[in-house]
Amino acid sequence: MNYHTSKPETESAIDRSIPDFPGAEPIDEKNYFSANKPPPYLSEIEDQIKDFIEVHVKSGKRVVLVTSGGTTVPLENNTVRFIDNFSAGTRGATSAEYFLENGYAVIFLHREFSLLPYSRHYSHTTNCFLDYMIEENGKVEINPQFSDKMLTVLRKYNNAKNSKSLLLIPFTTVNQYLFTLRSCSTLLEKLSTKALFYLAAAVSDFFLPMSRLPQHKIQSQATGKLVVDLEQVPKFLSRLVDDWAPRAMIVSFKLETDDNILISKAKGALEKYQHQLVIGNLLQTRKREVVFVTLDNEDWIRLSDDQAEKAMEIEELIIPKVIEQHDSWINRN
Ligand code: PAZ
Repeated sequence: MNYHTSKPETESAIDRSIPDFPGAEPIDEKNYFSANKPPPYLSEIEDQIKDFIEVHVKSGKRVVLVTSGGTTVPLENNTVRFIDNFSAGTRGATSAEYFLENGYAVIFLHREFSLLPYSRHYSHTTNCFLDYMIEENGKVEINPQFSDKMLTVLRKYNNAKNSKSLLLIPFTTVNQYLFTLRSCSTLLEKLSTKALFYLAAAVSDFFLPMSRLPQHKIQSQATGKLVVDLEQVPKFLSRLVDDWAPRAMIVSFKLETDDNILISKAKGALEKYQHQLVIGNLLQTRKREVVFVTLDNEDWIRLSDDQAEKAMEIEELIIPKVIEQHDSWINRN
């Protein structure tokens, strides 16, 4: 198959040159979290996170919160329709593996059913696990052609599991994501500078508040049109940096489709939120190149042709550089 149904048509991309929405103030936080209901399972997740943090306070490992995948915006309470985005969670799941290999414990806050660390090698529709198997004398076996690589992945997976270094926390909607992010962040503050946030999820900028969410499936309209009036999701990165986990190092991602605005948008985010690092990427080239942006520097990381041909993953280059910066964050603070 040499076509890709998810390939973007950039000529028709929206114009995002309008000024950015300001960071959320404490009052915006109060309003959002009182007007929208927490997911019913939140306290169970908080208990899991507390236990995980306790384990790693003892193990002495640093803990990274990796966010991954897209968010949905339900248009109905009994949700038939929702707004979504493209993210499959490749960046997050791949990065989580390299963090684990580099000695970090990972809380993987991911969109349910998006890619997961380790199983991603065999789970996706373009990488179906059945293609790795053969039938031998009426039994299923791993195709010997793939077994060496599979053994390596299996060992890493078991290692993460046995050392209790990977905690999988799911979300689906943007509301679930925001409540869970706030809980994770305030709990991670206990680890002070040893906590790292690596915010790779593609979180919706717009949502429909619970107060205006229809209970049942929206019916056909007499006007022949459906007009959806969405509100801006508050920019909670400001709350994370200022209040939820002020001693942690925070890395956010910035995705654009227009290379002319990527750097200015990344710098704008740094100025606005005052966090440590923005990793910029373009939708079209995100698997081959990213840019590390700080207020006084831009550092492009690119796979060489040779590396790309050997199917090297760019996260193998990204993670050691993030860790270098986390080292100096810990030393400086
Ligand atoms: O999930 P994926 O690997 O397909 O895409 C990763 C990504 C482009 C969503 C991520 O690298 C990113 O830029 N996240 C932040 C998006 C944003 O809010 O700007």
